[in-house]
Amino acid sequence: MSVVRVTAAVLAALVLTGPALAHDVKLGALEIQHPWARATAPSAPTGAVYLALGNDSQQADRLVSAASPVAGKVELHTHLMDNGTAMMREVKAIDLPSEGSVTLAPGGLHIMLIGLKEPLVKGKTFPLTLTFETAGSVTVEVAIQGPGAMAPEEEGKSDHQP
Ligand SMILES: [Cu+2]
Repeated sequence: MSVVRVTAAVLAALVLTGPALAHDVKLGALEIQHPWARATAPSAPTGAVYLALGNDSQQADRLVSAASPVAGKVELHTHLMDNGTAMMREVKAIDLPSEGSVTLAPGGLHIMLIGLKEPLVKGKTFPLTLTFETAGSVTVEVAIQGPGAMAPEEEGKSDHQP
C-alpha cells in the first residue's frame, strides 16, 4: 500500500508545483523540496532558510546540521512563544518521521544563517549542505525570494541541480 500512497503523493506534487519539481533534490529515500530564503537588507547579520523534507523510508531520520558558504555559522532553529513574545531557539536536530514529512516555514522551524557574508539578493541562489543522521549529506540550491515572502514560489526558475 505504501507504494500506491507514495505514487499518489508524487502525482499530487506534480499537479501542484509543476516545473518547480526541478528544484527538488533526492537523497536516498529523502526528498528536499523547494529550499528558499527571504532576501535580506544589505547589513543584515542573519537570514533564514525554509524547505520541506519528505521521507519515503520506513526508518525515521533527523536533520542534524547544515552549512553554507554564505554564512559564518548555520543553526537549526525553532520558534517558541514566551509570554506572548515570539522567540527563536536552537534545536539539536529536526526529526523526520518514517513515511512522513516536515515543513520548515516562517514562524516555525527554520535553518538560521548567522554571520551573513553577503546580503541575500532576490532572484539569486546559494548552496546549502544538509546533513542527516542516517541518509548522509546533500547540497541543495536555495532560491532567494522577496523580503516578505511567506511561502516558496512555484515558478521553478532555478536551473541548477547539484
Ligand atoms: Cu532563527
